[in-house]
Amino acid sequence: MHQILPSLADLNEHAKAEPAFAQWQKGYGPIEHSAETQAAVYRLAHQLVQAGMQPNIATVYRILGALDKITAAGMSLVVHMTYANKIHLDGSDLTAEEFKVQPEGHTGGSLNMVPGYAAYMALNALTGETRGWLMGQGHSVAAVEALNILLGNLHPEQQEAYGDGEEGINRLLQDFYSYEIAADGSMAAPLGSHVNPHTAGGIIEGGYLGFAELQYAHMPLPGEKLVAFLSDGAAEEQRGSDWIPRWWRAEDCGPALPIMIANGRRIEQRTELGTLEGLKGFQRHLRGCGFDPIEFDGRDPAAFVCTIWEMEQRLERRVQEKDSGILSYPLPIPYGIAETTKGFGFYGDDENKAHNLPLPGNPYSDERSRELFNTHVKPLYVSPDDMREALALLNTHKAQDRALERDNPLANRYPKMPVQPQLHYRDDACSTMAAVDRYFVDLVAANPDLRPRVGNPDELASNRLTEVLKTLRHRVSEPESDLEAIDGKIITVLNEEAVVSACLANRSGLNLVASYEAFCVKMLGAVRQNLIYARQQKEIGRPAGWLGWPLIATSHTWENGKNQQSHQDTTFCEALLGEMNDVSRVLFPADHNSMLALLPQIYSARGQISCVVAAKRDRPAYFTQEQAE
Ligand SMILES: Cc1ncc(C[n+]2csc(CCOP(=O)(O)OP(=O)(O)O)c2C)c(N)n1
Repeated sequence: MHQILPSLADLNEHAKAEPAFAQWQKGYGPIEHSAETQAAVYRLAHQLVQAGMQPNIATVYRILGALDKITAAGMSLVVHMTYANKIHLDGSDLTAEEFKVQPEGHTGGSLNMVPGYAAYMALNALTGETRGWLMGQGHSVAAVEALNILLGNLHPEQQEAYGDGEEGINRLLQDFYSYEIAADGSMAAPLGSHVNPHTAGGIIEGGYLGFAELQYAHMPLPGEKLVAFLSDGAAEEQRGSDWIPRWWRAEDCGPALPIMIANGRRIEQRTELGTLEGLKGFQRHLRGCGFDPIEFDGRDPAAFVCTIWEMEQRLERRVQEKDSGILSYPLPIPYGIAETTKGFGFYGDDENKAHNLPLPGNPYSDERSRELFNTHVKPLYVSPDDMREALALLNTHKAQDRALERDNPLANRYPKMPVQPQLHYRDDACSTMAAVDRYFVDLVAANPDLRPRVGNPDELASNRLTEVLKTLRHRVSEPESDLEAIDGKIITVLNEEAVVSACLANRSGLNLVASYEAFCVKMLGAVRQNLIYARQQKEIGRPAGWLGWPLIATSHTWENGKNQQSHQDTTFCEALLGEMNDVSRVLFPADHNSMLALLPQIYSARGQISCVVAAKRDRPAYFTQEQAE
């Protein structure tokens, strides 16, 4: 027998004594529970009871049984969202005309996300704690929307549109990928192709693959937990997500829990993780980067629950060991790898076609595809009575006095307005950047409760931010000089997407990014994803609350510095001029004083990034304080 976990024979004995365990053991539809997951569930149940989070182990098993049913119903809803205009809550077959003329969906990835997101909800119910979530593969939003609707975790506009049972679900099916535009030019439906501000609890769009991987570790504050669903396609082909152990510190970060949906495929190809060798190689790579990989059955929602719980326990223990001097930074960051096949749970999984439309044809016009649809949704069917029972077990927010997942703390950032430092205007020739240097150091000192982050692609001293560097220091695990510290606030790496992401993610703090003009272009995609989201939040009346900050482009075209044209590129500021000016300003301060006068406005704005094009070499003092202000 395994030292910690019970054997299958012991589990079967346990099932005789605990009918709720025996019931759960049977699984539901395509969901089966491996011996390993059964053992993990046994352990979880006992731990939750011992921790006083659940009254008895039978309740835990019942909640996990409900989780199986919600997962099956969620998978069924996802495939309906792709193919159908109607759902039959009595489980009867759909007829030809009830299917969409033009089906559309990222069905495979969405199916894979259902067990993960459902498990996230169930773990919150089991532990009485509402965590935050994000999803790198934002195209898989159908999973989240489907489960939010089943579980009633909705913003008011979605509640109104989709919240009234069968009618509401049918409206959801018809709205999904309808692209309908209202008379005023806005989107007609409170639903999008990716995660968007209508998506309850959503914090990042995930349309541009790779940014969630760079941002998740910088998001939670101590006391908050974030479950970050990531995809194998994005993680294995884009660097940066593997540096997380370098940045994570318990002193100023909450647990960030990466869960990779290893479904083995992107759109047109297998991923490396789709092969055993690739999977082992990825785990070796993760270990080399300081992660603690945990492989589990990504087809089983209970395995997600147990793994996320285990990751939290492990990280907590590592922090305790660090506090008692046994370990030092970087701590091994638990990393869940959910092994599955793309599109698991429905016809056509593990094929490239599963990415969008797994059926061979359109069920609206193709009889065989219609038959396949009706046959393959049958095992996912959950009767209304069973659904009611399952929902009662999972919707425990009131009894546990906790927020809906819609209102998790990461989704509702609204840091206090910062205390402004004294402004030191000058009348001598000096660098425009000297204004930022002194102001930011003073701003951070005046606001110790706002977590500072500086995004630095290795150029701070050159960009004349020397006081920022001395005071806030590079974050490293083994400091080499006084300019480096374990608790440094500067995220330095020669990857512009990664450094700007540290600041885009630090939504409850004070941020600063400076880079040579040409390299800001590499940040453009990440910045635009954030601006689009902030703009949509404003449009729907729930504006973003994060404090504004400057992204400073130095060595610019007009300054013509020592690196000449190589480091010049007006693309970044021109592109941001094309964005709405309530979320993006573009500023060209001519000297130290005009830069200084801008900074209090920049940092008092909410949901707005300012592109500041600034010379770094000394400039005459063109403007007095009065003129600058
Ligand atoms: C930066 C970027 N490049 C390309 C795409 C187009 N694209 C959308 S989904 C996808 C494949 C996704 O595969 P994976 O990341 O493994 O997610 P899965 O759907 O398999 O969960 C691609 C390449 C994108 N969204 N973002």
